[in-house]
Amino acid sequence: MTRQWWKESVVYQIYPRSFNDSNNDGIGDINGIIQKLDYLKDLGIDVIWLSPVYESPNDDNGYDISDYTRIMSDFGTMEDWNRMLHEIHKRDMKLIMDLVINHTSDEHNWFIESRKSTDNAFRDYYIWRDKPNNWESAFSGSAWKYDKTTNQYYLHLFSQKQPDLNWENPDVRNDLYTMMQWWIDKGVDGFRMDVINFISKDQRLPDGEANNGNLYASGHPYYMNGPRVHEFLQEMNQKTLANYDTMTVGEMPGVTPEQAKLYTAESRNELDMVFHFEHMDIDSGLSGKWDIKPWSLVELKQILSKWQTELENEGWNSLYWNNHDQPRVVSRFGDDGNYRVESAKMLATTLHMMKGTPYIYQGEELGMTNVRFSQIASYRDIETLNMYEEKINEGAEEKAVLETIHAKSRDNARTPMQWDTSVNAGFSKTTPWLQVNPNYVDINAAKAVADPDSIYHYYRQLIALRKNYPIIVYGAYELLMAESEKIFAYTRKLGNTSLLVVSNFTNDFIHFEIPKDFLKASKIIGNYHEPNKRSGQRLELKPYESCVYYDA
Ligand code: TEU
Ligand code: CA
Repeated sequence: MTRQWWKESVVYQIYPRSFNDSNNDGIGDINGIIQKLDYLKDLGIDVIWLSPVYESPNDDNGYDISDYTRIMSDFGTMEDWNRMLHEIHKRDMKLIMDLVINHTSDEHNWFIESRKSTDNAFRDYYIWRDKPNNWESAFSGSAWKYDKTTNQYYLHLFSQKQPDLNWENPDVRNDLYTMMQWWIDKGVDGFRMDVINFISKDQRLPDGEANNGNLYASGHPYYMNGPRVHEFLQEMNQKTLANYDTMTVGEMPGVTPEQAKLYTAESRNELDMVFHFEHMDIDSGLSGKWDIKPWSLVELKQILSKWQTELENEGWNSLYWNNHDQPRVVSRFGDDGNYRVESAKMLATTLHMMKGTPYIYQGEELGMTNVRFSQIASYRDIETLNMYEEKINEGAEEKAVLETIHAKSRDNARTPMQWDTSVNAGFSKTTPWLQVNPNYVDINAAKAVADPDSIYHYYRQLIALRKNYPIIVYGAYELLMAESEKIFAYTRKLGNTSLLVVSNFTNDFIHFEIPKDFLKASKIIGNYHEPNKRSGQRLELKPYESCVYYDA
């Protein structure tokens, strides 16, 4: 397998609205990011993925772009952005930008033109039809919106203010490639591509299969990994990325390992890696993310292990527990009460010792938790607000709806970064756009940096290990004890070196049988100071304990 810088990197995702507010207007901004670059460098980060900072009316916090070549005034100016890139590169880090090109904002010039008349030069930049099909939008309701000017409907898989671009039109593709080239010329090091496996729609646009009397149905089979998606990505690569040593990661709901190999095999020249969602779906029932069900460790292991082995020789994995759309991992798969610190470190170990490029979402390195606002008025996320309205209109009880929001709302990830114990967690001197989590008094960066035992310093060590042990980057993965409902254990092998990773996912003391070939291995990291009680092969694990053994 070829060595690549992006395989050996650790990425940190910044959600700019919630990161650091430098001018005290309640909104994080680019100058705020610059102020914290040393913090990221100290953590050991190689690459920053910046969620959208382009001009946008903010219907979906910047994922609705009205101008790809301007910076949203909330965030600053292009001069600020230039300076940020310079400061990132000066510290020997890289920057990847969020590329949202499945759709634009309805306030983008292309759409303003497109909706004017059926013979407008930009009409075919979007997807217009006389009659809607039954597809449901990801943010509730129909995926089609009627536009009275021309008496037709346009497709929006996300909000009404996010019309889908028509990738069948070569002018659309060329304009997007020109825009990408513009950012490459400015010196960006790559892109995270938003729902990039949605860009090719089955041109028949068939109805989805409606279940039990629902008005709308999922259109997934007709646009996830659609008919021309590989062709489009190969074209994009050839027109833009091919001549540069960039890094690309495609966000791909519904992607399978088989598809991922096609997207990321080096010989195919499409993308470097993808984000899959299989492990993010294990606590969702058949009706989607708000239909919450208990998750099982056996299933979590099965999914992550399948991806590890399927992409072993072809393609490359991205490793993540968190992003701006997901609940906080310590609240979701760990224990955000008594064992917050232990379980956050355990989860970090389990993920960071796998094969792939690890992503850390802002605040994850502090063990930030979900938030529980008692009123819907405190929430800002369009997906959450639309779902709430829909459910209440259907007669659901508010308390029950709020419960699902506490577990799954995207705002769990979006509360401001907790920097210190000062007002608003040091994020801003003004009331922030989304309230801070009240636990900032206990959970904050200043405290974590000062405490050598903190989650933050543990992440630092994990990142440093990855730089010193090639086996962590390139070693082959094998799952142990697939059926255990308590232990996540696996090995890595590279040449004559081997690694054993053992994590206790329970709050009990339990035992683990060390495999014979690891009896002489030495522990290189763990989340408890006290040495493990051990007799022969029998190792005692404390609540949420995680240990890594290395043998050469
Ligand atoms: O998310 C894609 C996506 O599929 C989301 O619907 C995701 O599954 C959902 O947020 C989970 O609750 C991307 C972005 O990451 C997200 O922030 C945007 O809202 C969305 O695309 C539209 O651009
Ligand atoms: Ca600001």
